[in-house]
Amino acid sequence: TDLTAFAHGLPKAELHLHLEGTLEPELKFALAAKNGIELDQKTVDDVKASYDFTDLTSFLAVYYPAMQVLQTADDFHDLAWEYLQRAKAQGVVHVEMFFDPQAHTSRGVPFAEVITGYRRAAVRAQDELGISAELILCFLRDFSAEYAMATLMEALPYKAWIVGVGLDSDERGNPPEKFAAVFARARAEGFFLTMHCDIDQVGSIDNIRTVLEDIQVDRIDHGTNIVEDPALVDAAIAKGIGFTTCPVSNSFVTDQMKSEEIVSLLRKGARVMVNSDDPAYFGGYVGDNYVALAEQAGLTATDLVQLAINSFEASWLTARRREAFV
Ligand code: ES4
Ligand code: ZN
Repeated sequence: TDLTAFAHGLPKAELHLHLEGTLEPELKFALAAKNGIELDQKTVDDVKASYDFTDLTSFLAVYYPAMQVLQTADDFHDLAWEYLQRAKAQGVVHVEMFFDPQAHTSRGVPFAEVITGYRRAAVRAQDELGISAELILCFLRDFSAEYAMATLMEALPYKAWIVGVGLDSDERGNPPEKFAAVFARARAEGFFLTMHCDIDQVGSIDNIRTVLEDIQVDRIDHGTNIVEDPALVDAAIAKGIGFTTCPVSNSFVTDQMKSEEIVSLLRKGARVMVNSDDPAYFGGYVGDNYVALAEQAGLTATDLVQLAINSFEASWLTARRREAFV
């Protein structure tokens, strides 16, 4: 339809994208063959058949084992480069990409392999696609705070290649305050801060309050449960907090897109925008997410433009550029 073409052509920033979540089955097989890794599944259809997620836990149980095919800097480069070309085709002109170094260092892959491969793709995206691409280091919240701090220390020599830090993986039993010291240190080092506050997790409104008031993040990933507390919404709007929502992902890990919550935030003037999260697993890149939300919620082209404007306003592009040029 016209709205689909409009959504895909609209220049936009993508702010919630896990690079490890862009591993398409075809690349998984190619890397497995190259690295001599035997996979359980034999065909692309076998792999897709295993994608029957009903919640975050069942998703993560598929997501982490798949990463074994990623071994060398070239592999990380190829993963990110394939994503960046797909993003370009859906109107992305700026992207801040999450990566999960501990999903690799915990299985013996050196941090340097991971970041040098991803960085090479980010630089190439600028040169060959005209996309500005930044990296956000995400800590896995189901590992210890000590391991997160050690990972932050390992990242410091690469500071110029990392715009911010985030927190992802399983929120149950791993509340934001577990990482308060890590995030305080990250802020002191000059990184922007964001944290996942996943949808409908136990205590999610308390976690949202903690990340806003105590951790003092710049953005919240997902975080749409904030609509339960209108005063907190007003406070977040006053601070200019970005909400990086992911409607297609929501429809897998909860049973709905949470379009009412997203549209409620949009109508109130919050810096909410739409992103793809783990597009290879949930079957939709960022333009597809704009279209899915628009169809579900009856959004107009004007609404999509506002989401795209919000994506730039919530990005860390302006502040970085300002620092670089003053
Ligand atoms: C994730 Cl959907 C989701 N939630 C939490 N952590 C994640 N890492 C990758 N995708
Ligand atoms: Zn996410």
